[in-house]
Amino acid sequence: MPAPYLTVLIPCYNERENLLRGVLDEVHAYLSGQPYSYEVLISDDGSSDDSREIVRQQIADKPGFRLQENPHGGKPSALWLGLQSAQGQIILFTDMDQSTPIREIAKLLPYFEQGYEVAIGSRGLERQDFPWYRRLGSRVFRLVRQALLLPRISDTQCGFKAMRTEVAREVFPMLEPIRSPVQVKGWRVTAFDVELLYLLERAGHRIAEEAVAWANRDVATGKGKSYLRESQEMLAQVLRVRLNAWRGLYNKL
Ligand SMILES: Nc1nc2c(ncn2[C@@H]2O[C@H](COP(=O)(O)OP(=O)(O)O)[C@@H](O)[C@H]2O)c(=O)[nH]1
Ligand SMILES: [Mg+2]
Repeated sequence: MPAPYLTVLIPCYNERENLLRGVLDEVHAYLSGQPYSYEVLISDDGSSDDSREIVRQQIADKPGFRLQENPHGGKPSALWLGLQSAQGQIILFTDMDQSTPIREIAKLLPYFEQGYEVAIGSRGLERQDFPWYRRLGSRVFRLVRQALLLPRISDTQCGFKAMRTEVAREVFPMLEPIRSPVQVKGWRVTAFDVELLYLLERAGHRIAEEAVAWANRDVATGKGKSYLRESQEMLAQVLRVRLNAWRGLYNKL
């Protein structure tokens, strides 16, 4: 089999509810109607629910879909392990909740023809589904982050990001959670996007940002999310990356 054009890489940690809602059918229905070749790689992050079992059943009749089973290590770890076995020229990272639906890839792919190495989704400033304090929180985060890093990027945190696979393979090993992995128990706060984009930009890759549809469609209950913890980790990450950069740590990598 020749290598596919696109790899859709979906990390999966305790996603039973989203899976039962039929997200993989949506992904399959869209991709099977496209003119390009693709694979869908579900990178299980050591789910403690029956996600793996459900995925196996649901992909049995979907050509090009495969499941990779990994030990639990958090989202960056699941992406990195999947990335290493990805076959596509272009890789799309997308979340299982499909808050940005798969069809939005059509807005990112044209950038690769124009010579961009990276094309990321942007959720726009008004996230209707969020309560006021979360909207305020994300504005403050953006202001602080833009003052310190990646001033030209408006949304670093959207889970919908595409890039040339070789470029992703080149920068992932430099990410802090990959360089110095910590023991992860249960749900892990996942703030690695800022560091990823910073490394991509630093390596001289052109990054396009395009508005994509986004609506919170996450119905999973097994993740144990905390908005406060997540915000703290996001801010801490921006500061860590800024400090690492000032100290010249990335020059040595
Ligand atoms: N949050 C989190 N997500 C993980 C982890 N491991 C894998 N994932 C997957 O990474 C994606 C994160 O998306 P989601 O939970 O919707 O994050 P959010 O919408 O950015 O808060 C999902 O597909 C998860 O199943 C983990 O340890 N924590
Ligand atoms: Mg989500």
